[in-house]
Amino acid sequence: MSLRPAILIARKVFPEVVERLREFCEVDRNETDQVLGPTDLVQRLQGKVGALTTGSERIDAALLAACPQLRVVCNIAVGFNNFDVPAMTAAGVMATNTPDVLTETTADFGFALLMATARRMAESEHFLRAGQWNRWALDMFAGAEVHGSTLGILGMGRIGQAIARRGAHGFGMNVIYHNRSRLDAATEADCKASYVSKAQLLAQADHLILVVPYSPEAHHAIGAAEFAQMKPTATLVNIARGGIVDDAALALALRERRIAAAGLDVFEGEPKVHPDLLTVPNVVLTPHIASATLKTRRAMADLAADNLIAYLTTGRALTPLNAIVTEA
Ligand code: 8YV
Repeated sequence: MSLRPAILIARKVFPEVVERLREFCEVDRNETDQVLGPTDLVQRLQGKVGALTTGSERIDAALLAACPQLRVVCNIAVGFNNFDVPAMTAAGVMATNTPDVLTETTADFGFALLMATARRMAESEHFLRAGQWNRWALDMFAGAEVHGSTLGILGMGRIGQAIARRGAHGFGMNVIYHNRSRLDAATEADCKASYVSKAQLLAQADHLILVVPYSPEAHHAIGAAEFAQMKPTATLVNIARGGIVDDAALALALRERRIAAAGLDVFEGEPKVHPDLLTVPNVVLTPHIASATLKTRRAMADLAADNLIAYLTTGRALTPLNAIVTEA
């Protein structure tokens, strides 16, 4: 019998990452890449001390109770709303995520989605593909200005700051933000960003981008009441998490042109998308790909694997979410 620790790779990852893990562990992997539901996940985790997960696998108290051998779960994501961290801490299970390695790539995508939304790129492309372009017109797909406009950022962590720098330094935007806590003066100066209340953010932003982590308090932080406070010319971009925006209310606000347009990379109940969002023209929809460059996805998988190996070999993780849990 092998003394090497047994682990589960819950989704398909790069072969090089699997090979690295095999140097240290007995690896079981979900080669189908189908998301394992709670029952299947518990079953596959039997006898495993570690797991590599993505945002699709939920690690909660019920699962932990059914998998008493589990010692460490490493998410291939910076967001960790699929983890019940207090329950993991109570069970003595180390939780890790992948901060930093995706910051700039995700900020690039946030900016791309903002531009595609403000400049109506998806809507105009669909028009062209449908063979509807038979003459040029002065006001054809006239969108909203990006450079020199006011960029509002809700959630000013690493990714929010990277977006602020792009807006302020690259596009001469007036950057305002709202966050649970205000940044220190040096970081505000670096980002050229001014702290405002949520009400001011909603009222003043020409483009509002959401980069706030999901928590029960953030559920539907942007809904009908917030759309009513925004400019009718405003665009909204969500690269944070589904559930922060009330998608049904957003579809209505877009249809009634209470705001001008939205760009969404994340959805309530994804991969399902609210059917009303599929029928409004002024929305750009992408399937949760903000961190999706090969280089960044590889870096995320590498960091998750490094966390797993470090914890199993030294009792300490590199980017722990509950450092209080340690075996060192
Ligand atoms: C992931 C993300 O690709 O890191 C995150 O929080 O949302 C994405 O970068 C996704 O969560 C898959 O795990």
